[in-house]
Amino acid sequence: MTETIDHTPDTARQADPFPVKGMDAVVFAVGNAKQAAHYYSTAFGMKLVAYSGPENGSRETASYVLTNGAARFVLTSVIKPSTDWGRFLADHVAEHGDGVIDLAIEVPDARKAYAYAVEHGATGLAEPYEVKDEHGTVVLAAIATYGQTRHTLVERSGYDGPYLPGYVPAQPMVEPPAKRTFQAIDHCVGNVELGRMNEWVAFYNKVMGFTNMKEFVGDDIATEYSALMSKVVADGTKKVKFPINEPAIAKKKSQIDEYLEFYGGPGVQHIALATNDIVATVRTMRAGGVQFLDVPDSYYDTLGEWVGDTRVPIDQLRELKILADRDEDGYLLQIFTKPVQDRPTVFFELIERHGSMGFGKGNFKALFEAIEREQAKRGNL
Ligand code: TYF
Ligand code: FE
Repeated sequence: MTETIDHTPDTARQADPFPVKGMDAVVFAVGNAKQAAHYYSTAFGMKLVAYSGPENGSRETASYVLTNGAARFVLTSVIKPSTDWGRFLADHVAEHGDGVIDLAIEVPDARKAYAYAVEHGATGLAEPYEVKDEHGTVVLAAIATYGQTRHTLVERSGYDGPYLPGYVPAQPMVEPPAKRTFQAIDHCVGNVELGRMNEWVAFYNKVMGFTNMKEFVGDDIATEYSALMSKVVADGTKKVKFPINEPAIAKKKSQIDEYLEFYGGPGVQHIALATNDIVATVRTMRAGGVQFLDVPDSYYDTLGEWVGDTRVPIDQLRELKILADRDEDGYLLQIFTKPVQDRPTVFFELIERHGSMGFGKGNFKALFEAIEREQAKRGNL
C-alpha cells in the first residue's frame, strides 16, 4: 500500500473547495470503554496507543484510542457526568446504545474548512479552537451531520503526540497479531429516515463540496429486493467516502427501518475497513470470536462464472463466506460482520480492493438476503 504518499497534483488541491487529508478517527460512545477497547484489541487485532481518564486528569470521561495502520478508533465512556459533554455521552448511550458520535476528518486547515461548511449551511457545534501540549498544537472544530452524529475537523499540522493533547501514550492491551488485520478506513455509512437521503447527499455536496460516486441503489433494486436506497458521496481525492442509505417501501420491513427503530434515529450503520489480506484477517477475526454474515453455498456455485479470476480461489471464499464483485475497473473482496452490540445497529465490513472503486453492487442481492435472514431471527422482518 502507498497510502502515505499523496499523489494529488497541487492544481487539483487548489481547486478543491474543501480539501481533506483523510479520516482522522471514528469516535464511539459506549457503555464500557474499557471492555470495548479489549474487544477491538483481541477480536479486531487493533492496538491501544493512547488513553485519557481520571489517572491523567480527565475525571468525567475515559477514552481509549486504538489504531491499525491509518485506521483509528476512539472509545469513550462517561464515568460521572458533570458537564454538558458528560450528559451528552450518557444520554447518547441511553438512547442509541453503543454507537458512533463522530466521524472525524483530518483537514489541512480547520478554520477554513469550518468557515466554508458553515457558510454553506452546516450547523456549527464547536467553533475552531486550539489545543496544545509539549507535542504541538492541534486545531479542532465540529459541525453537525445526520442524527446526533458530528464531523470534527482536525488540523494536526505536525502534532506528534499519541492522539490529541489530554491523552497519554498507552501500552497495547494484548500482544497485537503478527500480521496487521486492516490498514485504513475505506468508507463510513449513514442511515437516514425515509425520503431524507437526497437531502443528506445535497448536504455533503454543498457543505463539503463532496461529489456523488457512480454507484448507487436506485428504485429498481429497492423495490425488487434491497428495501433500501443508497447514494455515495466522496471528497475530491476519494479518500473519504460516505454512502447514505434510506429505507425503501418494499415487500418486507427494511433493514434500515430496523436500524432506525433500534438506534432511535439516524446514525452510522457500518464502517468498512480496508485490508490487503482479507483471508488472513477473516481467519484471525473468526478465531477471535467475531461473527460474520452467512452466505449460502449457492452463491459460490455461480460466482466464478461472472467474477472471473481473483487472488483468492473460490473454495477459500466459500469456506470463509467472503463475497466478490467485479466492475470495469477491477474487483473487490468483502465480508460483513453481524451487529457488534446487542442492538441490531452498528456493524463492520472488511474490504480488499483490486482496482474496483465500487461497493459490491453485484453482491447486493446475496448480501441483503443474508441480512434479512438475521432480521427474521430477531423477529424484525
Ligand atoms: O457500503 C456499501 O454500500 C456496501 C453495501 O445496508 C451495503 O457495503 C449497503 C447497504 C447496507 C449494507 C451494505
Ligand atoms: Fe460498505
